[in-house]
Amino acid sequence: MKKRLFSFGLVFLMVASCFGCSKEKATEEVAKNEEVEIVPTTIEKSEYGNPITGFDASGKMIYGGDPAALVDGDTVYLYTGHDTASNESYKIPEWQCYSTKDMKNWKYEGVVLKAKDISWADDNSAWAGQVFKYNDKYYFYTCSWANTDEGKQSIGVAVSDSPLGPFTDIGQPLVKGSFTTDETSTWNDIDPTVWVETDANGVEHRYLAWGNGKLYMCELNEDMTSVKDIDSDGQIIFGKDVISQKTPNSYTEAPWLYRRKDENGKYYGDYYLFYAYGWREQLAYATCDDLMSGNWKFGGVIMVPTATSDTNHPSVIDFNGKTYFIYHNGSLPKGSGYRRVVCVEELVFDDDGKVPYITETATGINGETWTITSLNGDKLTHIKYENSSSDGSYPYLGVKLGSDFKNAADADSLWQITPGKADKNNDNYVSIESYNKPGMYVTAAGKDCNLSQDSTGSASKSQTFITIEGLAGEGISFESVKFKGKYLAIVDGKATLVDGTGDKNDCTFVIE
Ligand code: FUB
Repeated sequence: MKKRLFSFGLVFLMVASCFGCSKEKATEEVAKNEEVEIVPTTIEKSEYGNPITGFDASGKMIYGGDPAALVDGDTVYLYTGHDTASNESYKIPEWQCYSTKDMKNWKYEGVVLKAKDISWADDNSAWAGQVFKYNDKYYFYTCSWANTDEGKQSIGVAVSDSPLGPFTDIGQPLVKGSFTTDETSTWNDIDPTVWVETDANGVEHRYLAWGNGKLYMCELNEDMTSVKDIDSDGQIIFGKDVISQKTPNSYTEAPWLYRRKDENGKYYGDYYLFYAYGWREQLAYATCDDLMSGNWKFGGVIMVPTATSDTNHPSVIDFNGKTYFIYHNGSLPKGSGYRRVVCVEELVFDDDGKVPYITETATGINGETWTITSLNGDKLTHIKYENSSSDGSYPYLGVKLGSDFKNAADADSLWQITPGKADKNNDNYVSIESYNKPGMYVTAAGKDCNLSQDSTGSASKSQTFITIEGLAGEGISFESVKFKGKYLAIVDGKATLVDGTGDKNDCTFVIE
């Protein structure tokens, strides 16, 4: 443990000189102030919260959204597009994969398919997809801007013997954008999701659903790479073999089909359609008892827009006896709807099969939260606010932080303390992330402290603090890495930075 001697008197002398106080006054202050030891110390940190992706094999930060999880034996494979845009438009050249056996430790498995290796696809449009295992082969249903077909988004499929690829595209779109003639945009044909099930008569059905603004549904042949001629009239006809369904409430895109299983692994109850709702995208679900009927009954909104991304995208899986709800946000530095990362929460169905509201959290299923309360009894809290549906409200910067917000919920006072963003290997460095506004951190901003997203990727120092033994002689104090010699404090209900010469209980905290 490193010790550093710090004289409050010396600081007073320097400050007084700077502001033109008389030499006599400064000398007086030196005499009054005692010498205090600044002792960097290590506190417990949360190592396993959200996001669960955002790194490559060397640990370098990378982005990727549109999660699609596949359970294969004892492993969950998680596929994402690779977001590489530096501005606010999509640049997604490839799909990458992560894997886990315990939903805690995730391994980057690398790139499994590149858009440039799909002959008909634009090189930078590896949009949302889903990998499905069928008869020991892995089918990667994709969507991309088509180089042909008037440049419309189209649905593709690539095949592999391994969940880790390489996947080989079939050489043409599985469903061309121009095939769905009720189009309202050139990107109606995106976001494929697959469901395979044998009905009560022993007939297997292989369903493919997709769509932005529209919700399309068809069945696939046993080859999994062609649309089924449902009425066996020798041709695939839009409206008969591929159906444009009535969309559930405020359906935007990102459909994900799911059904619950009983303890014997048998499907039961309605089908669930999880989807992106409205704009900025919330997540919602609908149910029905027959996928081709399109008789969707709205279930409700289950997640509000995330604090950091305009889109969201659900993936729901059962693994080792639990159901997981996987989605994306922009919670890493410089994150946004164009630089996304994947998060996970547990989904526990209500007894009647309803999906309860799910909070986007910084901690996910394995992180830890703490409260941070000053020795004067002020609990570090951010002001309560709903994430806006208006793009203009983002990124959230300078959100009020303090202790005196009358309507704040308990969750607004919960924090995930993570390794410090400025240097994750420095044991004495921490960052303090909001539990219910992931990607929003306690930020030292000169005199004050606020809650902000690091929307430019340049806030790592202002969002990192050195933990030191409490200046009041107990507890913990947080020294700003950006403003050395300044400590996080709550004074008169407001989070601020102080130099430690005032009431030391303001800048000394109990963490529980
Ligand atoms: O990644 C591009 C598009 O953003 C996806 O296809 C949509 O679901 C949205 O997340």
